[in-house]
Amino acid sequence: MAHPGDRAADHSTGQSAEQNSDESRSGKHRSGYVAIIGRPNAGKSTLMNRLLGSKISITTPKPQTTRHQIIGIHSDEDSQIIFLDTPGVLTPKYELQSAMMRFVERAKNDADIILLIVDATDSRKPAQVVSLLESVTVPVFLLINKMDQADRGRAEAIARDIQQKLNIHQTCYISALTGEGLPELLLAIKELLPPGPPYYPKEQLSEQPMRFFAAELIREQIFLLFHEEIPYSCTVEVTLYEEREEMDYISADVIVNRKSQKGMLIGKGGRAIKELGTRSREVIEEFAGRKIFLDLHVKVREKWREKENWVRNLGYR
Ligand SMILES: Nc1nc2c(ncn2[C@@H]2O[C@H](COP(=O)(O)OP(=O)(O)OP(=O)(O)O)[C@@H](O)[C@H]2O)c(=O)[nH]1
Ligand SMILES: [Mg+2]
Repeated sequence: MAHPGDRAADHSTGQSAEQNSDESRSGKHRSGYVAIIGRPNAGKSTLMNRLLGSKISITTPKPQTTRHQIIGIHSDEDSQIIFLDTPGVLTPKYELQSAMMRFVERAKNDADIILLIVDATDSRKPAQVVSLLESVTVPVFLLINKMDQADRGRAEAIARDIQQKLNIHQTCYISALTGEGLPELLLAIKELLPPGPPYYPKEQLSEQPMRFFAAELIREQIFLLFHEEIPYSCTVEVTLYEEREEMDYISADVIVNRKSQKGMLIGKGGRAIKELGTRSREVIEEFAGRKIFLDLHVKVREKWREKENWVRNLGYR
């Protein structure tokens, strides 16, 4: 298991142990990595956002929304929890999905605590997630999610089934959407964290740069606006992010997997790309808290999802 310090040392702001508070010096401060792992669409990103009280990770009703490991930092006086949101566990069919599963594996190996999250309204058993977690030695919380919609009896049956297969530290019935059960979950996590200093400045919420969030927010809008294979065939590359006095200037490419998809993204008379641009600009403005000029282009990279060098170069590494 990697020590949290290993990663904090790479962190772009370079601030870590020297920022220790009185609590950490006196040995009372706690900190650690908490990986959120589950099937696609279980509610992992919704959970992290709700726990942080901020939208750090994109969420949509479609599975396979998250493709990276996204860090979300929860700090208070005497603790710092570094949540790792991850892509949903699946059997990879192409290189992009293999890269996604490497993020899950990395988060699992780095974690001090694992949150296994299950959608209680989903009738499919999370067999693959269970087998992924069979060998872990850190405490695993079982989170039975979507309790605002699920039947209690069925939710308890799901929990019993998983408890028979895995060593579960604690089971919590939650709703990531409404926040039900989350204050209790946070307390239980804090109690289990190892003693340690804050690794990030206490006011910091994440570590990716603005251009990453801009690309993610555009990808979120693609998931919401387009259907069938399009969301799964696209990625977004921010080629320029310039902070200007009156507004930030962003130039971004939407990259498609096949030539025939370019037309679908652009739409009749450019209507689809215009709509995508407007919606993306609005959500990026909300996230950044400032005015944005967004210049969007569509580019074809034939079969990029299947090619390791493209997948890596487009940021999935
Ligand atoms: N009713 C209900 N819906 C939820 C809850 N949590 C998440 N959702 C919904 O479930 C869908 C998927 O949520 P995400 O947070 O994107 O799920 P995820 O596990 O991150 O999905 P991937 O990134 O695709 O693996 C969204 O439409 C959420 O609004 C919940 O507690 N109750
Ligand atoms: Mg997600």
